[in-house]
Amino acid sequence: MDPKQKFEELRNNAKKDLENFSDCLQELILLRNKYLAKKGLIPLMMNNIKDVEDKKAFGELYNSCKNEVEALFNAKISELEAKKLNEELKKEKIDITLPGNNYDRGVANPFYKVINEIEDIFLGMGYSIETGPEVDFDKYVFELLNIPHDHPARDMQDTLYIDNNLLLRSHTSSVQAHVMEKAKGKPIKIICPGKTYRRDNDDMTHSHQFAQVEGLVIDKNINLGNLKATLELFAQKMFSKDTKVRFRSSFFPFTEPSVEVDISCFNCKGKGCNICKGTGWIEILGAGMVHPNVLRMSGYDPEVYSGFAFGIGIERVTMLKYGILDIRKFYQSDLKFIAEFKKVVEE
Ligand code: FA5
Repeated sequence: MDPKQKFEELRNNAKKDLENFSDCLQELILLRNKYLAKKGLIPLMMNNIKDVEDKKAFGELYNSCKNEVEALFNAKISELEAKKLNEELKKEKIDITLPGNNYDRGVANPFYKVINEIEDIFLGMGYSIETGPEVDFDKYVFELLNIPHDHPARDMQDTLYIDNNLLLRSHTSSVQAHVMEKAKGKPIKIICPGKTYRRDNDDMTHSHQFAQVEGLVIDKNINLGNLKATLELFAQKMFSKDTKVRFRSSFFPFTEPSVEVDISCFNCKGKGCNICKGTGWIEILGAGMVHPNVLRMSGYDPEVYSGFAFGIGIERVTMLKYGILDIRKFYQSDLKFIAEFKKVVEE
């Protein structure tokens, strides 16, 4: 057959096949291979070139047929692919009117929120943050704090003993002795938040495990006025700007003078309410000037150096700040309790 005719026939057959073709992409590819694959009907035509006289004309016919059939198949394949994509997009259309899944966001425990706030306030005043061991030697918890073995103050801070010499610390004041030991006579300005343990009966305001933040400043010319100004600023930042601070004399073996520190009631502003039990004042911490014996035992000359220290009960401050009536709520892992503070804690 005349090559021209043969190519014309191939071209027409391909067109007809494509017209009758269903919309299956895989079948279309098979059909394309029938005409255009290496051993497809069109490439096989090249086997005849050796018998043809006008090879150039044959080559031109071959190329134009191949290109035309290729373009037809490519157009059809693109059309089918676009159709398939459209169908998929239609199927995957998102109904934005459907309600979404509600995932509950966690919320910080108000106790940790208060620790962070306390740290921020004191960092802002140039303090650094220390840590100390919860299981500690008698020496650091009592002896170096001017509480010898037979001192009656030990009765108020009875705790769990691992052996005669090792115990769960009953206050963070133990960190004072560690920090002074490390500082080797140099000035100190630290706070230390951490857990403490006591053989106390659990009730609404007492727990056998609770947390304190210890503060210790040692330098030349530190006085009680510095302590008062520091605690006043702390109370105003923690509670409100108009909070007043009151010192009542007290006793701690490791401070002299020693004070209990009250703040004016943030609820009734001093008039008397059930939070302050009608007194207008709320006790939040113990403090005092570092006792000369404590300074001396840790290598500081009390004639040269003086200092102040304080110990804040973190749960108590959190209870006051958020109106929590029972300290035991902090340890019950009750998500409902924490969720109650979602709004205030995130503010
Ligand atoms: C002390 O623990 C002293 N170390 C504080 C101190 C430090 C005084 C530095 C001077 C210089 P006190 O026992 O008062 O003091 O405890 C301090 C605070 O810890 C209390 O005001 C209270 O807020 C908290 N606290 C004491 N016992 C308990 C308890 N069982 N449960 C919860 N909080 C407690």
